[in-house]
Amino acid sequence: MATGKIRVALVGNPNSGKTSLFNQLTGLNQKVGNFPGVTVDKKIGSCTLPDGRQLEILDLPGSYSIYAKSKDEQVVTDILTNPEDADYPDILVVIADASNLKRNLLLLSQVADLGLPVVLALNMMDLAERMGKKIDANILEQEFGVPVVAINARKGEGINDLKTILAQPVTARQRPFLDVTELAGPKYGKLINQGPEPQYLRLHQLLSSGEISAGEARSIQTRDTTLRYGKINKIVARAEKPTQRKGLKLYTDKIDAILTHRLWGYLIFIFIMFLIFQAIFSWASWPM
Ligand SMILES: Nc1nc2c(ncn2[C@@H]2O[C@H](COP(=O)(O)OP(=O)(O)OP(=O)(O)O)[C@@H](O)[C@H]2O)c(=O)[nH]1
Ligand SMILES: [Mg+2]
Repeated sequence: MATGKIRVALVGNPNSGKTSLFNQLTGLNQKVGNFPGVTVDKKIGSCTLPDGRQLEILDLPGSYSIYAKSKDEQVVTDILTNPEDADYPDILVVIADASNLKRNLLLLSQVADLGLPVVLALNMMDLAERMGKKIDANILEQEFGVPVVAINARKGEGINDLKTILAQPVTARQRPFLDVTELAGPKYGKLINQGPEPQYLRLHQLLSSGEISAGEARSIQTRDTTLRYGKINKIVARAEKPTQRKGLKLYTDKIDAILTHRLWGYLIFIFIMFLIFQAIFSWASWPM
């Protein structure tokens, strides 16, 4: 914390609304887009809390898991698994797309186990509602042991509630979401328990330093992800309550309804095949 400001990093799956939230908090105008990978590097801005204190906000690329598979994800993993990193945050805000909760909660469970104080911002609640899903934030709060706030990062709703949470001390989870010794097995269990760091942070430091063999690393990753999803599925089954879909259908539903219609579906298919046939056998001869 070289600047003396509280450093808050925004993390979450690609396209979950991190940059939209960054723009709401900082008043800046970073590029947002309705496809993953819009942010490929970190961006920094600042935000003033109601009590006048300043937060430094770090917008990070999208990440599905702490086990990075792309360069963008590696940026996030490198920062979050290295407390010595200049960008290591004091608090993490995980932005989850509420319409696709399970996949988004995997990252939450992982970063919470790294020992960082975490706040969960449930974004895209409007979309979840339109899909007929109502989310019980209390269940998520209890199960993940983190404060949860519903926001709409596009419209700027819930931003003051988030600032209120950030103005209070946020503490890290005491007990990990997943027991890592169970994960690493007896061979690495001892190494993981060395030192004062949380076991999951230690595990990731051993993985990135190459002290765990590549084959063993793959099997740890598979077990980790499977066990976490097992727990997350049960939580989401309780937290996600089906409701009436709002009259408004998603545009993809509308397209599906036409393309799979008994009559129109076949006619559209035949028409497209006809166009392809024409393109190959008739129109292609014009430029020749
Ligand atoms: N319906 C709805 N759309 C939202 C909401 N928040 C953000 N969006 C839209 O979601 C899209 C993605 O938003 P971004 O802020 O670029 O998402 P990101 O997480 O920064 O994406 P990457 O940088 O690619 O990982 C944009 O089109 C936003 O306008 C919300 O609460 N509801
Ligand atoms: Mg972004």
